Amino acid sequence: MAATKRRPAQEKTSGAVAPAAAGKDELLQYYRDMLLIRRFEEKAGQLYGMGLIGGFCHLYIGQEAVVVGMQSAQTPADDVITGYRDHGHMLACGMDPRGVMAELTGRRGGYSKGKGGSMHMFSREKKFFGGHGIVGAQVSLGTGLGFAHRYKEDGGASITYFGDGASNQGQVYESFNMAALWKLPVIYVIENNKYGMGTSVQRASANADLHLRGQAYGIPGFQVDGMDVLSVKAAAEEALERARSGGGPTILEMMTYRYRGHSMSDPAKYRSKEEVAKMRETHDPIDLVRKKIDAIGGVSEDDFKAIDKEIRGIVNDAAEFAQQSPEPDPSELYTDVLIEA
Ligand SMILES: Cc1ncc(C[n+]2csc(CCOP(=O)(O)OP(=O)(O)O)c2C)c(N)n1
Ligand SMILES: [Mg+2]
Repeated sequence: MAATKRRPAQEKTSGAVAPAAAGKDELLQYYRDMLLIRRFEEKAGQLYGMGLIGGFCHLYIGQEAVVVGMQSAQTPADDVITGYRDHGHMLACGMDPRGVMAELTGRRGGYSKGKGGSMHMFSREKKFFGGHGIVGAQVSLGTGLGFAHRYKEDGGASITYFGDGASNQGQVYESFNMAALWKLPVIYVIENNKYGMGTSVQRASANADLHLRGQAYGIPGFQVDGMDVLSVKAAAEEALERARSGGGPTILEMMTYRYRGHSMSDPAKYRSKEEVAKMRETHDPIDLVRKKIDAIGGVSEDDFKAIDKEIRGIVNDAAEFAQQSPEPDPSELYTDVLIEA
């Protein structure tokens, strides 16, 4: 019997991507963009507590640097698709905070006329393709978006976000195979916030090095500090360059953390308060950018207060609009059920 050859230890395809340097104005833009998401989500949490938002509501607080960093490297030709923790992605895509908040409160002024809620908003104009409640479903859809770009040769790419929990779903690997085989311009962004509902990534994953999940298909993978917007941006630029030049897909495992529960109804008994507090104190993505701005200098405490006021104004306006907008007419139950392609 022929001796079986021992395989060499698998080489890691991952490597650290050095964060890009950024000037004051660029950092201030990221600060604003992340603060908008944070304050918007805080307001959504408040409205939920007041009974103005019903159903499921998954907040993105803590993960803001991922979507803002990715978006900073994209062009308007690129598509975004994600799961149900999606309000931050919508805002980063440039969708109107009023329309998003009004959808959350189930009002006519919402992106789906108040008929969809948190997980059912889309904007073809801003190239945001949802918002998907079935864990992992967006990965095959996002791969299809990549295929469309390849087919049309329009230079766009698909930014397909999913969670650490979703990374164990079967359709993810069917998608990886097709994307690698056809060299599709897809960036698979795994937002590893360490938990899938109440289960830690170590308890759920045989191998928790999620950036290596594409090795069998030859897809390069990188682990990225997802709390540092500049590291995210640097990784995104490299992956987008690969996608646009015909190099195919890339996996970016963003190491991040969600401060709130899985959804608004999560008692969060699976982790300690100290763990959350430590992340907030030492890794907060907004504090991190503020420190970088402070190190450059030239932005006063009053300047930061003015930005805070401006962002609160946008969010309060959205919340006001979301409460003033009327509920959909019952006849709307029969519209948009099927639409022309
Ligand atoms: C196919 C499917 N299985 C199970 C669920 C229930 N479910 C909703 S969210 C979730 C956890 C997913 O965690 P992760 O992918 O890490 O995303 P995160 O919530 O951390 O952003 C589960 C199991 C679902 N919605 N769809
Ligand atoms: Mg998760």
